[in-house]
Amino acid sequence: VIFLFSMKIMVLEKYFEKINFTAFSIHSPYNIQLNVPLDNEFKNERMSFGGHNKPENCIALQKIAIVIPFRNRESHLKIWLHNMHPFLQKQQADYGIYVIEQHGNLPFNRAKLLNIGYKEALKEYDYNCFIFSDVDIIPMDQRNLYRCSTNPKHMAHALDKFNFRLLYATLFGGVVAFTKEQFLKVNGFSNLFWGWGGEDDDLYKRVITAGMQIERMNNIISKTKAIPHKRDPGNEDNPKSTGFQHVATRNGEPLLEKAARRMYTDGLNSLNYTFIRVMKHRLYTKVLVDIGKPE
Ligand code: UDH
Repeated sequence: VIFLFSMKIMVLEKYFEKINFTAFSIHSPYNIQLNVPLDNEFKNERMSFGGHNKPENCIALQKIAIVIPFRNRESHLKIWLHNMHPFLQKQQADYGIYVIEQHGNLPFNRAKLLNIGYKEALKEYDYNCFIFSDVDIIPMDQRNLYRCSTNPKHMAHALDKFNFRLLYATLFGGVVAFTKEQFLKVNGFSNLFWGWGGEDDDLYKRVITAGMQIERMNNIISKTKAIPHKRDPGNEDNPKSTGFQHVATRNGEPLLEKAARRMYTDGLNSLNYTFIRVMKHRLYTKVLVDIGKPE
């Protein structure tokens, strides 16, 4: 009996040796590198140009577009890419990175860029999950699965700069994940928030109005690094900010108050922009766009 038992174990060991354990070797905390030397950019020969990668030994259930709003943040982008490619590949993700760059110096519109990223990414691949991420936010725990869920997911609620605490219950900024269906259901982001703040609170209201809830994973798994920086020129506060709740206005009307009523006419279905060009880099796809100016 002992002989047969040990034979069985040997056979099992041989079998398991053949399995690729990449997905199971996930560990915490994730070792974020903030100093990325010029000649030490992340490399993976299997990756396609434009920053798209799929797992080698399985077919992933979700096809994930990671969309980043962008202007003049090259140093953050470099750090983000260097850390996030290995992170996503360990999680066996089928993903592509889309950096949506706002052309010119007019006020920044984060939400509009993210809507554009959704549309532009779908022109390239059949994505069914969209993760909208700031360029300066990096997860600190490899167990923080960059995947969509049954409800829209808030993934940047435990930021180091806020002592890993949720600042307020309806916070929905930094990194959020939507399936294609969920994003269509809320008609995407509002296009009307120019400058810093408010667009994420508006998105929260859309989610609730559409009958969904926000999901958040526990605070330990969700620990996240926000790279410190100063406020960018062209991204000044929306008018009349009150602490962290922003009261952006348009023609004197507070936008947030009317979020629920506006959501079906302001968003993906009213999005207009001028496509300038797409640039395929080794680690990402950059789409340069002219998004106009505040009305
Ligand atoms: N961004 C640029 N260039 C700019 C401005 C913004 O690339 O000139 C992008 C970038 O991806 C950045 C994101 O927009 O990460 C958000 O802008 P931010 O970094 O200035 O925002 P902040 O770090 O966000 O202040 C913190 C969110 C928590 C508070 C949310 C309250 N509603």
